[in-house]
Amino acid sequence: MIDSKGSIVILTGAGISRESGLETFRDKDGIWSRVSVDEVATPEAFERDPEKVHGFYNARRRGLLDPAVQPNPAHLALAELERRWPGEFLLVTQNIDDLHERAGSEKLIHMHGELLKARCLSCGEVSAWREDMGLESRCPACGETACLRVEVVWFGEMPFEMEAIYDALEACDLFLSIGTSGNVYPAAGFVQAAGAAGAWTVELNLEPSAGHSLFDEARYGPASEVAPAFVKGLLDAI
Ligand code: BJW
Repeated sequence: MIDSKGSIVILTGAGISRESGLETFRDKDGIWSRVSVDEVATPEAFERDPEKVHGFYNARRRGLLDPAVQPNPAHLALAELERRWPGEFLLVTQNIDDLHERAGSEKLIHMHGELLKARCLSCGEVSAWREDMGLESRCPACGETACLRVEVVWFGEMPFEMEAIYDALEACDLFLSIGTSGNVYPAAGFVQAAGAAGAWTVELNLEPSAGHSLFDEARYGPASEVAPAFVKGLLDAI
């Protein structure tokens, strides 16, 4: 499937963090079953009602910082793969949690941003942020208030580091998609970009995603089981 000099790109979504205790979006008990996208995940929602949007992300930040939320065997397996794989490696996550970093991943792009960062709309500085955020919050760089937003990518905004991601996709030999429903672009189109470049494409998910027929291979089950098993197969073949 891939030799050990090959280049690997992995895309992860909310499903990989489900067994760590974080919610997915589009499962029947997911975040979008309780909250409307239009009220919390667009720039217009933030302009209209910043306190509501801050409240939504404050609750999720507190959830992420709960000591019970820890990387699971899928996060750990990807960090081990990065450490031991002799070829090129890039992990692209749609997740705004920091569980990949906590597991030890370093070659990592957060294409939809990071929950534990704030961006100042006044001076542009991006700062680490672990507290609740509100209109009274002060930018650590310029000292202004009512100017901070969470550093995440809302609908209609450009995801981060797209050039680096497409460069890696166009050069990859194996593309692995883990725990994503394949509903949100541009991430949902990565399988086609990788496939067009000649990569072997594999989906690991609880169930077939929206784009399942685009993949060469699929393994279905909880990420904490299927991801470590797939990684073991790659590492055993080195
Ligand atoms: C398990 C499991 C377990 C459960 N083990 N698996 C029409 C066509 C094409 C595009 C568009 C269009 N109309 C509008 C657009 C663009 C729009 C878009 O895609 N809309 C669609 C809804 C149609 N996209 C955008 O606006 C993006 N920007 C953009 O396109 O800019 C222009 C551009 C053009 C060209 C190139 C580049 C750019 C921005 C998207 C921003 C997404 N933001 C969010 C919220 C912010 C972050 C946050 O609050 O967390 O990001 S939405 C939400 O969805 C979040 C996620 O990262 C994202 C993806 O969700 P994910 O990870 O797939 O989660 P789920 O819940 O959907 O799926 C979980 C899966 O796991 C399921 O399949 C489960 O079965 C599985 N699972 N437990 C394994 N234990």
